[in-house]
Amino acid sequence: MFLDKVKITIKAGNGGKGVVSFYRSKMTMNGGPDGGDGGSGGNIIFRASNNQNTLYGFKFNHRFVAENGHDGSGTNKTGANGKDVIIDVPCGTVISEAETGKVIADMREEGDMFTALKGGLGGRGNAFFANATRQAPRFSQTGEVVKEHEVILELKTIADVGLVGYPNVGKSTLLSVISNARPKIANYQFTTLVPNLGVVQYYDNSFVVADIPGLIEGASDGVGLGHEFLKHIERVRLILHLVDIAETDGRNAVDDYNKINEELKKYSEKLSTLPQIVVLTKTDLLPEEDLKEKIKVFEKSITKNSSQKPLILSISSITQKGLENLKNVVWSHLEKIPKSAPIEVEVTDFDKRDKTSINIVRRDDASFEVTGGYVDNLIRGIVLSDFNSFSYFQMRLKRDGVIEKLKDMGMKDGDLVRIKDIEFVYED
Ligand SMILES: Nc1nc2c(ncn2[C@@H]2O[C@H](COP(=O)(O)OP(=O)(O)OP(=O)(O)O)[C@@H](O)[C@H]2O)c(=O)[nH]1
Ligand SMILES: [Mg+2]
Repeated sequence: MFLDKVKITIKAGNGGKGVVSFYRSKMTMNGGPDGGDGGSGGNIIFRASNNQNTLYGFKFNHRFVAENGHDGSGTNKTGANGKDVIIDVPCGTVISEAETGKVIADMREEGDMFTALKGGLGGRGNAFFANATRQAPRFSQTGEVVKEHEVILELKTIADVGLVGYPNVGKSTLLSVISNARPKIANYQFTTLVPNLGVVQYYDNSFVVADIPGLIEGASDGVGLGHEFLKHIERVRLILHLVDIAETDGRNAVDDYNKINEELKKYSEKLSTLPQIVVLTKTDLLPEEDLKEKIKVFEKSITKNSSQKPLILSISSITQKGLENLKNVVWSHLEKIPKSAPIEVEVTDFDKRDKTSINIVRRDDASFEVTGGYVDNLIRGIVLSDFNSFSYFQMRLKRDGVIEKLKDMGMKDGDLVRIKDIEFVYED
């Protein structure tokens, strides 16, 4: 089964908890603090792989959650880091942010790795909070909690050459005789329902050819299989435009040629300006003289209204006539055309963590509420019942300018302040 667009949910692991612990032995009844830090959460990593050419595997498996970091323990032991989750996607998969549609990464080449989400940081154990005046802290930090995200995976195949043309003109047959691919071939329209890729060996080199379902007039409006699969040739360097010169389906070869070009143009300007070679197929079905005449008429008609003369080759996949020449010409073109540039990444800070925002609002009951990334982060370390912990919290609010901001907003002695689950009355 083939699937080329899916939405998945990803979440890195949360950080593990730091712990409160004190060194104890037979000799020392009351040793110093030795609570270790929590481990980091696992990352979410994408990896491009040639082992698959569809996103079908994600149809029933669309939630990926990396392991949380383990909690720290006594004797200053740091918790183990959570295991990463590696998500294999076919080469050519473009990852974008579901909310905005903006591109985060383009997974082009086999083995490309992209860390989309980093695991949450582990919390500090109480050993970390010990200092000269606070020798026995009874508090530690919880791990950083990270958010889940939705991303869209879209497969935009990367091939060197794309085969386009009406259904039944012999695209799959050509692919089958020049490459290692064994696509389905039959004498009816729309045999090919999803793209096929094949590797063509050319002496010591090779190139990849993509065969897509046939196009028909009106494909841009969804007629036939529509334009849906053209995205799989958006990134080719060269288009082979196949036209059945024997006109086996009763259409006119020149009309076919013009209509397909119109459809390409309707899909995107870029597709219509890609280098194109016209390949006349099924030449074995016409007597030599008829063939010559038909090719002449075809050439004349298609160059009549255009200044550019497209290159026209003729082949028969059945008798193999013209195939060597086709490969030579394709290769000499490919050598001159640079590889397509990667899709531009639009979101570079996808996993940005907000640790600084401070928002203060005045509530109806005249209390002040502080929210934002700064407090979310600070709160991780606070144990209200612990005097030390609470004074640390107050010290940070003062040091980091939160108290100042509250005063600017009119906070006075005796006013109530809410920060997440913590409520306190401000005293000057
Ligand atoms: N005589 C002859 N028949 C051919 C040649 N190439 C393809 N055919 C026949 O044409 C029919 C269609 O071939 P396909 O390769 O399936 O055509 P396609 O363009 O992939 O068609 P869709 O997948 O439907 O778009 C089959 O019956 C092939 O055997 C050729 O060079 N000579
Ligand atoms: Mg086909």
